[in-house]
Amino acid sequence: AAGGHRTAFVDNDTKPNGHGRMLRKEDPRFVRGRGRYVDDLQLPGMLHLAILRSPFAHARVVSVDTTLAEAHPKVRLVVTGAMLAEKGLAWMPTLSNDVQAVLATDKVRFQGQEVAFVVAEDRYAARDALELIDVEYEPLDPVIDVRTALSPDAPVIRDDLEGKADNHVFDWETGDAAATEAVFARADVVVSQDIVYPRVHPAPMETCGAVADFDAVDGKLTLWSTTQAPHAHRTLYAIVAGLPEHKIRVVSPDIGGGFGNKVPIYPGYVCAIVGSLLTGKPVKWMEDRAENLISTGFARDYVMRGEIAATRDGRILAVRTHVLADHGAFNGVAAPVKYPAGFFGVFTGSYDLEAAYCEMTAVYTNKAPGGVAYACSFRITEAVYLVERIVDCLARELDMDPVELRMRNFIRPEQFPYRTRTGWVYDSGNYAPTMELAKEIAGYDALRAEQKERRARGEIMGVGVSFFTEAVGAGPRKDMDILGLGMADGCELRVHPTGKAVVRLSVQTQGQGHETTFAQIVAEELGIPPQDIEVVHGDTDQTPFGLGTYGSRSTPVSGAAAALVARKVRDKARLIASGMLEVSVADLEWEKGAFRVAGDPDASVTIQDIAMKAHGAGDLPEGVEGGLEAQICYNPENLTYPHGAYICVVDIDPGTAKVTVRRFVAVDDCGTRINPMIIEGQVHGGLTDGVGMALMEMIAFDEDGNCLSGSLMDYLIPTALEVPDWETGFTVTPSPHHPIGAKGVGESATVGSPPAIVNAVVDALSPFGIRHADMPLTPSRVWEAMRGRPTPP
Ligand code: PCD
Repeated sequence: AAGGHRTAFVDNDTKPNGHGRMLRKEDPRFVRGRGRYVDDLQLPGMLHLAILRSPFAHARVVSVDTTLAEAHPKVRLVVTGAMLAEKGLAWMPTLSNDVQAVLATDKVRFQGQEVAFVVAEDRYAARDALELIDVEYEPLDPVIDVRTALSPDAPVIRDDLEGKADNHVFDWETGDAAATEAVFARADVVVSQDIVYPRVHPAPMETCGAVADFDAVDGKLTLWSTTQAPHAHRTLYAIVAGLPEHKIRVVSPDIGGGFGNKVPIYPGYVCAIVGSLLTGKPVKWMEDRAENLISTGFARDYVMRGEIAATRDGRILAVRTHVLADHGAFNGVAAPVKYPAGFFGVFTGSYDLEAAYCEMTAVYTNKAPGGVAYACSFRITEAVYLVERIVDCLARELDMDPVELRMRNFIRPEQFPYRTRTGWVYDSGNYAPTMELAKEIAGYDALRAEQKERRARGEIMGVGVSFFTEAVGAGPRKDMDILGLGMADGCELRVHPTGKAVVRLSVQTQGQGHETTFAQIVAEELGIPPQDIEVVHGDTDQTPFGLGTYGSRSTPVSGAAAALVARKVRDKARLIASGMLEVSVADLEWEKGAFRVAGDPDASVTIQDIAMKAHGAGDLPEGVEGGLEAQICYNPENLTYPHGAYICVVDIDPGTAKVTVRRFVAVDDCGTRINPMIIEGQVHGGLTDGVGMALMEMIAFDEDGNCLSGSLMDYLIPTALEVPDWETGFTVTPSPHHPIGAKGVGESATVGSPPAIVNAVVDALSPFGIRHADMPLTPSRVWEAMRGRPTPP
């Protein structure tokens, strides 16, 4: 507005009454340090819990002596696996129908595994007392390499499972092996490449923790915990611990980042509950950084072979892959139960193929359990990386431009909804304009010319491209459930007499800005300003049931629920308006925020007038109950399929082999955009994750199974110094089945960026004859790849 005050931070376009750029409602709290995280909680009489962890990757537990720890003056309780076993609580189910030890009884199976816990008067005493516990271990040979986990002489890790004689977890396949073989047999060109997606960790800023408070008088357990899925956790605690579900309240307060790390139920949460049950006091457990990195859900760890078949002129015919999946010591994968390999089935990418096949074997190793969807919808990151790397290998083989090759093979707009060769139905997409826009922003042709010049000068510059399609919004309850819980989401909306509203969600933000965007969704439908809409989430006592936030499902599932519940309220408001204006509902026209009588511009009532009427004096139309509220449980018809085109420019220092990401262009299509500012933030964050995975991050082990990445000195995560100024753009292809056409976006950039970066590095190194190098492309790895190779002319 004219004369309005503008600074870099205050953008006057930020007060839309609905979708649009709007500053985040939650930020005044966060920037003032007024966020309320689990560790901020201080309850009267609260005790502190610390966990003793195994120093060995694989060892028999011979004995655990807690006498000295119990004698510590500030210690209230020491619990061992044997004690839990007496209560039937030593083991708990994982999200993928395996079991995991809460505290080890027979053996420890990974370094960092929970062995015992101490509850003491303060955090320091609890930690000190851990050192007074004497555990006698008998070390066993560990299984570390996924490639040898199934060899006949490999020690059996899971001898707790009856009849288990090897380290096999599951075999899985998708697609058509014979049809794919036939296509490969007649193809002009076949390229095959071994590709590793290393084990990485979500490493959220806030580690995992909980405060458990059991009230013995009313029998109610309140658990504040760092969970991305409060309702699902509550139901599972009820089932496992045999506590009545209505006597459990799970609260997920402000969360300092989730990224998939806070989806599983960890032993620490269960320990905190047991600690409170046994002491009758509130008990706090909060991990430190090393515990988080060593023992909580890792991601990826796929050893893949990718094969691609094509014609000489660049028509891609088929993709085939074989995967060895390292699941760690307990199968803790978080994915809908029918999908043991998550949504890896989308490895056919954005291309119209004749055939595809994947064969996968998952094994146990002596490493922490996990397989969490770290910023990806259940293994889509691995799938996209595989196909985008192998398409680049093909481009090289055909001596074709990688953008050109992709453009030739895209699923065409008229083919949507498109059923892939592995059975996924992509709801919508229009790929070429997205790729074209990325090319344009990047100045692609000029970049290639620049690269030529620089090469002539002996500089090492690369340009990498990736194109991805994601499948987010799990999921239709006919296909998807987690441990028997269907993946539909509840949502509830109440409009108060004065026209202010409260919307209650089953999903829970970890920083994505739901307090803003869900208010905007309702505002768009009802015309109530977003500032007047309070978003309540993260508390099972205050919100309807739903499966939580991960796999970028909040917008596709709960976002749809929020729009539909608002429309339900609007339908009721229409009935009330017809009474107020004394016309039939058919004569009413909705104009955001008000009903008008058609043809009579002066006769109208606002949503706020209607709210007052709904609660106020006087009659309502026949059959209309008072109040203005509604509730819904939304079962998505399909997933939503966002897509994007990324172009990355890197420079490599010929002296040190250090890779610098000089430019990165990301064009994302997430359908209808609710808050473009938040979307840009989501994309920036995901791209930064991508730089981390492509260039820096890896959870590594030595041959004894010691985790070598237990601190942020060893596990390098990117900062503002490692990333360029992101260049973003967007196209809009609405989802046809989502009520507002929105698709998820939270994980897109993490999925799409690693292949673009690696493709750029490999492109830079191509004059050295290098076709592939595995992540993370640290200076030492790049140096290793270049070493001994003739310097290009
Ligand atoms: N949006 C908009 N529009 C559209 C879409 C979206 O606006 N179209 C926005 C919304 O609203 C939000 C966001 O954006 O706010 C996001 O969304 P989505 O996509 O739906 O998602 P969600 O669900 O919400 O979320 C989740 C994600 C994930 S999954 C992850 S990993 C990550 C992401 O999110 N994480 C995180 N991002 C983030 N951010 C932050 N800050 N933090 C965190 O933690 Mo997983 O599975 O869990 O792994």
